[in-house]
Amino acid sequence: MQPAQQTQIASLRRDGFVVVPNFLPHDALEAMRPVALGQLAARVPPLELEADLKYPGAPSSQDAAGGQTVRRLLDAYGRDPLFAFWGVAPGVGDWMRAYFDEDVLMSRAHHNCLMTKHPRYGSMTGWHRDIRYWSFEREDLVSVWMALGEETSDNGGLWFVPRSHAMTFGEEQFDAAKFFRLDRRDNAEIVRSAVSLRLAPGDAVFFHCNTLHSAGQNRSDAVKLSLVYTYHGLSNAPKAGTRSASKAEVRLAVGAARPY
Ligand SMILES: O=C(O)CCC(=O)C(=O)O
Repeated sequence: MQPAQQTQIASLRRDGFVVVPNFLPHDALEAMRPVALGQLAARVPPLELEADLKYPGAPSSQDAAGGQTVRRLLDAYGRDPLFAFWGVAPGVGDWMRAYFDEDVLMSRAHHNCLMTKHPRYGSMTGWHRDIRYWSFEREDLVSVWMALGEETSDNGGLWFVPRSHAMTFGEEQFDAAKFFRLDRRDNAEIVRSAVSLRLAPGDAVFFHCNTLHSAGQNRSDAVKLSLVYTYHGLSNAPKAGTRSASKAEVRLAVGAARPY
């Protein structure tokens, strides 16, 4: 394992997330951004709309103003060979194998998307742990969020609560949709230690499925785009009959070639 990876993995184990600067090379960004923007403009399915998610700030229905605003361009892996490549790139595979200490699978059942955040109609995402999306034998998954443009608190960038992946919470601390309840004084105190990330184009953040995070609305005038995938070790199987087990997964090979 490279020393840089070792340090990053130690940071993730300690804090629940780690920023990896310049994760995507410039040519990858140059190649991926126009593809993402073109697919967004052409509304290439499968899509998830803000109006369907109904997070705070989202249009109230598909017929309301902004009701056709896209939230996620789903199945990034199947959309374009470039997005597929970065889901299983050697830099991801080596990192994940070192973290999980075994062979690694990428899920296609959730995340696996180009996450967008539009000005005006893009919604905010309340505090949550991504484990709300997953049903696995062990709560040990890691997501990689690759910024295709700049991300700050001004355009809806991510906030994280350091070390929250290792905190124990009761079910009553979450609402029915598994968002962390801010009407509770204990939760509000925990969220006070949150940090806002500043990501430059090409930076990535790796984070654990139990790390509390949130994101605000986009107050800039440009759509924000991020490529997001989630990984787990081979011995940590999705539970049969759940959404997590609903799609064939992708096993990360050692040392794939660059596709461009
Ligand atoms: O971009 C955002 O609003 C955060 C997205 C997020 O954390 C999620 O979809 O789980």
